[in-house]
Amino acid sequence: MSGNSPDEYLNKNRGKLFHPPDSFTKTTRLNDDSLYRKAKQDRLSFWSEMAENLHWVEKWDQLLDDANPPYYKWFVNGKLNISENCLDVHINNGLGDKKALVFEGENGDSVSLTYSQLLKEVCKFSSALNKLGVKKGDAVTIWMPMIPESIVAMLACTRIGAVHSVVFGGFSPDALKDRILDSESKVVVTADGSYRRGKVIPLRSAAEEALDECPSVENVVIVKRTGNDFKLKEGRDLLWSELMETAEDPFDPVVMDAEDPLFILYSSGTTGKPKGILHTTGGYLVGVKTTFQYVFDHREDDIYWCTADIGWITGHSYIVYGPLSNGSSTFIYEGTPDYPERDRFWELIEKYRITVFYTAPTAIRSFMRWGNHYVDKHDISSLRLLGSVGEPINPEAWLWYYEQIGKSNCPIVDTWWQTETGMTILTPLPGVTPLKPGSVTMPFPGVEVDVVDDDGKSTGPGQKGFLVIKSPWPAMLRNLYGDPERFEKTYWEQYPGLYFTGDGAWKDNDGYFWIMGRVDDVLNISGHRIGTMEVESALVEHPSAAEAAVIGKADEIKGQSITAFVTLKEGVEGNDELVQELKKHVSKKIGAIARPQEIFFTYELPKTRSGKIMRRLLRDIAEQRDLGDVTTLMDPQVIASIKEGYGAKH
Ligand code: 7RM
Repeated sequence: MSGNSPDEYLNKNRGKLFHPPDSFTKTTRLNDDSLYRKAKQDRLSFWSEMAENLHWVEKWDQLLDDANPPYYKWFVNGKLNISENCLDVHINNGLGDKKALVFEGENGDSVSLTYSQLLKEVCKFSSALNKLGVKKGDAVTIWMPMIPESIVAMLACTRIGAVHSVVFGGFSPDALKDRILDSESKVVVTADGSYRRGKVIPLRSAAEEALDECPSVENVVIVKRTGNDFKLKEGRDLLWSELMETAEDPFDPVVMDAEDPLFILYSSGTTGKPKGILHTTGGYLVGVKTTFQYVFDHREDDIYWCTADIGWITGHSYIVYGPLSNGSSTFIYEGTPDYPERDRFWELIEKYRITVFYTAPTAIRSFMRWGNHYVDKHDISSLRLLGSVGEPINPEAWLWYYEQIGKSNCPIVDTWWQTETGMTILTPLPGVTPLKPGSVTMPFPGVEVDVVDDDGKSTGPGQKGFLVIKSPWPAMLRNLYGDPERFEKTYWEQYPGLYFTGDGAWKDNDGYFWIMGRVDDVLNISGHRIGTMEVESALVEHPSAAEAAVIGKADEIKGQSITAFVTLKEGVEGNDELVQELKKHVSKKIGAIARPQEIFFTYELPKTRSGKIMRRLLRDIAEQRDLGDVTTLMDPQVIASIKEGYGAKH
């Protein structure tokens, strides 16, 4: 575990409170504890009141059905459509000409779509999908760059009731294939390629074989973004532009039940196979609309920028559904922060007068290292609120962000949540909650969270334990797609009646929560979740590898980096060439984010007598710590030899 531990906290004495700056409280919507009080008084009527802010075709007749845990239902028999709540509703309220989506490409091209224009595009693509035979409940996979069409495709799915599965554009075609096969998608929406640091990354042409191996796929729709060449497969592949030419508008939203599936998003767990996290319609939208409104202090004139990719939950909830259901203007950027120069983000904030900026600690630590002069070149005084998500933020990075980016005028909302939770769970309310650098502060109103020990008992202040959620919340995952057993086992069996998050945490004397990181075999590389087992299975698929153990090694910028220990098959020689080949192999199987930073060959892996790999020991070796208890080890010699081999390289 990394993160902000009690000892570090006490050592550094970072107890200082940061109250909402005056400039912020002057305009904020909420600067008292009324929301906390209301929710505390009656949690369920709080959520019921929040749900009234959506447009329901038919109101629910039961707020929460908890008769059959962990299969909770929210807003039972309520009917609504998500795209209608994100688009039509605002247009009917006179916001048709307001910017819904503002886009800048890596090469500087810029497009913005008003709510009316976005609705038109969404209707057209809904009609196109409809003509392709996509019906309510069918799955559609979206494998795209960060361009407006990606969001149009997501919203069109929700308009016709199709279940989208967005696969991060940086995942490899092999990973794409696994996810298409698992979701049995009928249609795949992709692009010819994407721009990244001045280069074209091919998408459609790279996925030639992968797509051919997916029998469920009837059509592939391709957006031309880069002009990169690909072979159009007759009868299956269609161009986005051609489909849109003949598509019809308007297209009526399909009425959905509150518990109808909305999307599947694959996320890493503790086995080699990613979990298809399933979210449904009503509860998810109530959760993300409410949290967006209060956590990001939604104001009509905001230009809001969340730097995540739509391939992650943060993109789903806080680029698309949260901002649009509130009628905000959401900005998206196609490229990376360091191209063409390391001031790209500050340039964009200046150009678009961004007011709310939400990014990840790994990015903040990079900005910090690159130096203040990149920031100082630009007028970023439009900013009024900052956010952080994805991993624990160290107090140093927090303070830098606060002072250098926020100029000590912007609260920072450090939001803890997961793909599974759908919405922010632990977070400050920016006009209300005093901040402590490194702490995610408190549960969002209407959410109940605790830290417990091995026996599920609440821990005292300063005591490390496991983070759990004590009662159901609207945007919670409903299941793992096609695998209810794993759903029950992963989240609900550890502690009866409590949702197990997989994170370690502690509370301080003021009841503030401090996150320490994952306690399971899930890595957090630059805020992205990668399972150790996923990387291990990719490695052992290589013909030279016999066995592999993967660990996360503390990394100053990325939080963690991947180190792999590999044993080779008889007669195979472990040399630098093979290291490179194995790294490439993992990139191919999963994607560049899972590529190990270092690979070591060893004759054996350290295992317990029952044959479990002791990753803890490997972590200690990699981080050059004293090894703790090794008495359960099957063959203590192994450690000496790994240490020797590892030491020789460092
Ligand atoms: C939103 C997202 C979830 C895991 C989670 C934590 C870690 C996320 C924070 C954080 C400390 C934070 N979803 N995490 N946010 N740790 N402080 N503010 O990242 O499903 O991809 O990852 O990320 O370990 O369990 S995720």
